Amino acid sequence: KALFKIPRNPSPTLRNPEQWCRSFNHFIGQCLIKDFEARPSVTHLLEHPFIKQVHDKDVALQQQLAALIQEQQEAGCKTKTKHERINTRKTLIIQSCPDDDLVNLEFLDEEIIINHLQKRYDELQVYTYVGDILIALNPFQNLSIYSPQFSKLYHAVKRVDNPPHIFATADAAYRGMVTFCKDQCIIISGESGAGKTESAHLIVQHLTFLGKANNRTLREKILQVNPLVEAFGNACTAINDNSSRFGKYLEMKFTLTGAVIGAKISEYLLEKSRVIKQATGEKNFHIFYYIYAGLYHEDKLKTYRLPDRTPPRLHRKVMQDIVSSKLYKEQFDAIQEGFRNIGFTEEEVTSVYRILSAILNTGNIEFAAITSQHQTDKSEVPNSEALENAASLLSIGPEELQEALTSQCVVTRGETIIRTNTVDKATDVRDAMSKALYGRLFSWIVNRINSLLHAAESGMNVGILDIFGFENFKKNSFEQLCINIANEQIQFYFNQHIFALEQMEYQSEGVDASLVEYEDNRPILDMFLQKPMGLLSLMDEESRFPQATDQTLVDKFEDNLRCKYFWIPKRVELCFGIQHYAGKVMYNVDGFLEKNRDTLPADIVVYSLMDLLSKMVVGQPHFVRCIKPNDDRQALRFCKERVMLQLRYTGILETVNIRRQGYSHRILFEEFVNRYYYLAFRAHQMPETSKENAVAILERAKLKDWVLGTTKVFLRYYHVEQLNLLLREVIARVVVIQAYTKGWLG
Ligand code: AD9
Ligand code: MG
Repeated sequence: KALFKIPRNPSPTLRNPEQWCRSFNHFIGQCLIKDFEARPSVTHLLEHPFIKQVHDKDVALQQQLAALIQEQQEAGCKTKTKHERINTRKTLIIQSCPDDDLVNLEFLDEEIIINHLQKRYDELQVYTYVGDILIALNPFQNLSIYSPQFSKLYHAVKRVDNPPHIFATADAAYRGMVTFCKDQCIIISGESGAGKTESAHLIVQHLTFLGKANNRTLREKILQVNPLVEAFGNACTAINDNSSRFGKYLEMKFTLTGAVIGAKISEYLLEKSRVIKQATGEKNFHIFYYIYAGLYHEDKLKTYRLPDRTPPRLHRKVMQDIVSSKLYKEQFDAIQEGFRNIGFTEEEVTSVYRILSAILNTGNIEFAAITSQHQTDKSEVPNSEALENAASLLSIGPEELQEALTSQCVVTRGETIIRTNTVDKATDVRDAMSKALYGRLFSWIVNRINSLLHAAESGMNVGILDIFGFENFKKNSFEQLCINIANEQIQFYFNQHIFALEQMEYQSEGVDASLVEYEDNRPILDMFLQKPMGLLSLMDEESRFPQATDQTLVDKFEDNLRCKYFWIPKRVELCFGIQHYAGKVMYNVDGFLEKNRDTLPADIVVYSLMDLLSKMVVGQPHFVRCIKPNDDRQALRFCKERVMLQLRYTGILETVNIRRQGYSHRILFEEFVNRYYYLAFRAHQMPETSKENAVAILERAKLKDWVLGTTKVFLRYYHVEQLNLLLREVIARVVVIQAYTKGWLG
């Protein structure tokens, strides 16, 4: 009740409607994120003439408040008590405890950390904090901790009130965005099969809950984006049945008050070669199996000119599975549903199926040599069925397609000459065409989703980065090299944020904090990326020589790369080894040049990833480090050595140290006073943004253990949460009082 008291003399700043509107927006933001019980009743608020005036003009606000009112009515303005917060799985403890955070452990070394994580894993506590970083151990079983009840639990509460959870990370990003009007990004890392993609799904699920999409359709659309894109970009590998074969950055768009209004995906480095060939025991992209099963069951194979014997792009052994397994058909139905819900037209979906079928048919095109007296390097398609099918699906003439595959135009000195292709060359062209078709189809789908989920108004966003994880197979090729370089970059980005920038800042601000040693992977990255002598530049250069072979490439590497992270093994041919941050990997250069010519130069691609990372730097980062407890994908099996290795190369022990000793938030005095002055000064006072006033605020908030630099306040990771909670309470109070102040608008 005290919240609604009307002061006698409204402050002068409140007479300024613009400022008031800003506060009001902020207040609505607070309403969205506050506990139900602490929220003022929105219906009550709307009785105020000015609020009503603003409300009547602003459609987005109307929708938002309508949703809030409904939610408040449904909830009866109540929150659950702790006792009600009981999980159905008895073994899970729902109360938080100090050892949820490794930073709180009294003694610290690798052994203690690993035993601690093992104990937690045995109790199905798969999440653990290291300060503000979340460690997620893959449970390899479905846990009942992702239900709507859990979403409610991880909704604007203090982090220490609940056990660690992926939802808490999503909530922290969301709150950071709403409170400070600043973009956020969540970076999920870990090796292949560690659980990045699952974590990304859970984050999107929780963000749509927090972002209260007003219309359910938008919420459903956003939730279907990931599964749809992954049907085209994921595949079964030796390590993971649903392995991401592309990098994905999903940005969820929100209004300034925190309502979700759209989404945008960026895709990186799709492994197109998978369309043509898969390693033993691996499969093609999921979509090929789904579509084949779906069209078979719908009796539409003929419509799409698909042969009812195995198309070669599909793994022969799984043919029977495809047809008999319900699973693929169900996935096909889900994909159709996804396309429809997101807003693709029937015509567009049909085109997608036609292109996929064309790719499958293209794989069946075979060539034979035509040998005549004059020409020996000519080829033709002896059996025209597949050719006709593919051409018809692509709406071109079969002769045109045949010509495109069996000959090429060369322009020399202004003259166009037609050269014929040998069988090998024609086969290469055929495969290149399939890859290009698939790559473009994938990009088209991503672009179409982006235009269908485009946010009409500008606002803020939370980005989620989920790339392919570090891979080390028995045989590693060009694709693994690209994937592992991308992972080196993510590790570098993590190091920069957690260690390097932090230490540089301590020094420049004259703050005395003991420095933590960490494994800097910059030299490895330099070895790959430096110009002109880095591995990628050397490979691009070699790709430009028509006479280059895999052997000349290896020789070039050997002659030019002199560093301890690179070596050529003695008794194995055409191989080189790299000491990555995550371990040693042997690469087989077979096909490197061809693949590098075929994709954009590796150099350009890996830089595009750098661009992405630099874009993310602008936002506030949140890190999730996924760990794979065993290589057999078994629930409840904690393999100490495997976990230890991952803890080591991700620098967890160092992270614990730096989080314990360090100050993860460093805020300029000016920004700090502007942000938090409500905590120590009256709303209308607008104090000077000085060091002294910053200290006054810190003391008033009763924080301990902070440090002052020359221009910045150095705070520990938990301080900001404490400050924000205090601020939310104070602002909600101030703005509601303002809103109820009659007559101050003149
Ligand atoms: V890769 O780099 O794309 O090859 P990810 O993305 O790290 O890899 P993914 O999320 O696909 O791994 O997880 C692998 C498998 O682990 C999933 O298919 C699930 O079977 C299992 N998994 C991961 N996280 C969870 C979880 N939170 N709950 C249950 C999980 N199962
Ligand atoms: Mg993945």
